[in-house]
Amino acid sequence: MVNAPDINGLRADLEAEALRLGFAALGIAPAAEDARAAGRLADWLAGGNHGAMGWMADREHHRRSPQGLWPDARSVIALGMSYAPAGDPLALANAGERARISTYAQGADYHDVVKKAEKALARWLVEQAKKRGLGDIGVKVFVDTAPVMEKPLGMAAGLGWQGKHTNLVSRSHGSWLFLGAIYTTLDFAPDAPGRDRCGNCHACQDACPTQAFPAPYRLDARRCISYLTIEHKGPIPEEFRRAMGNRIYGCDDCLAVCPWNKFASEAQRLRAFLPRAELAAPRLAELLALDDAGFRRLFSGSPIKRIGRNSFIRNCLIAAGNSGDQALLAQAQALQADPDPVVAEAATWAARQIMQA
Ligand code: B12
Ligand code: SF4
Ligand code: SF4
Repeated sequence: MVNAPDINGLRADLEAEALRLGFAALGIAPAAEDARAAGRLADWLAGGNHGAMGWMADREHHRRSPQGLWPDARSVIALGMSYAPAGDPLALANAGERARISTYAQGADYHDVVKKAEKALARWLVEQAKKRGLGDIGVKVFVDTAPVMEKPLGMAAGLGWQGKHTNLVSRSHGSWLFLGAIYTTLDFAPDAPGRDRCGNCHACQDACPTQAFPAPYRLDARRCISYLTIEHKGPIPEEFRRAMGNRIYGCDDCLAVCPWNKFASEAQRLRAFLPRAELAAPRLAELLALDDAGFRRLFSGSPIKRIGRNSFIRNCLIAAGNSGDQALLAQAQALQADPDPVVAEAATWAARQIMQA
């Protein structure tokens, strides 16, 4: 005799399995459209805040709700994986000859790590649903790159809330969660949504070196150093070069000052996200010497490989210019002859800054 289907029991075991696979948080949200989140996405796009990330607007109809992407979806399993750093991510702010790589990119590529764990969890769920008399269910796994609103879904599933820096903040893990989502045809009971606990705090807004928040909870990506160093192609606009300091890939400043980080524990972080020794405090001189093959070798398995050598060297040259370090002048001058015009222009700027320092 088959027992009556027990979806609540499955939910409890799902959570245990997720923890076993390395996730630090799991919650369930409905797959139906949240009109407020969809409206905010539309406003954000209409304001041009996505800059040249045309892919954000291209599939808005899919992004605005899980059922917009997959009409059969009934529930969203929202997942968080911790990458809480051991030290202060802002410690190298004044170390001019060193480059700062944002915490999320110092270890293994989270796209690979989170997706692998999500696939294992989804496989487990399909098998268990069958075993427990819930039939053949559908699942789809997402992390980052699909048209999925991971932050509002994480909040709807109770993982935390979207802070004034717009990222999801967790009471237990601070700002240091990677997010992912599994859409499923299973109709789980949803969790209570997260509640905003920012209160009167505005530390993240004050910390932003480029004033990228026109208002709390709203980011103008075009001003954000993360966007400029990772997503933006072409020359970095002059007005942001000084403010970039020695940040060459992403930016942690608004995340790092959040008071909720004090509850985040390094022990929750997967080993895969431990900083690679050569990426924790790299010397600009070594990075500026990378050719295409050297770049690929150094960043194999890292999210940084996606921007390619030319954008990476462009970023390093801005940092070199900001360092004013005379020891970097010869390298900057040599890169003025680089075949890539964006690299050559950044090299000219850097050489000028160093000579004037
Ligand atoms: C596009 C994108 C970017 C862009 C734009 C960022 C942004 N804030 O939208 C850029 C390149 C700048 C970027 C940067 C970073 N990103 Co990013 N990015 C994404 C991506 C692909 C989509 C985000 C999105 O949908 N934006 C669109 C807008 C509409 O959504 P929104 O942020 O939710 O903004 C709305 C709310 O703030 C809301 N709102 C307005 N008022 C109010 C009021 C209240 C009370 C509330 C609750 C909400 C609210 O309306 C806004 C629109 O105005 C997601 C992955 C994914 N598929 O979701 C990762 C993601 C958000 N990024 C992530 C990370 C880690 C980063 C960086 C920290 C990386 C780094 N260290 O450099 C920075 C952080 C910069 C910042 N302060 O946001 C993580 C965040 C994890 C988390 N805990 O939240 C994600 C989820 C990737 C992942 N899978 O883990 N990113
Ligand atoms: S990531 Fe840096 S530049 Fe972007 S909003 Fe946060 S503090 Fe500002
Ligand atoms: S720094 Fe303050 S305002 Fe910003 S997300 Fe954290 S608690 Fe909210």
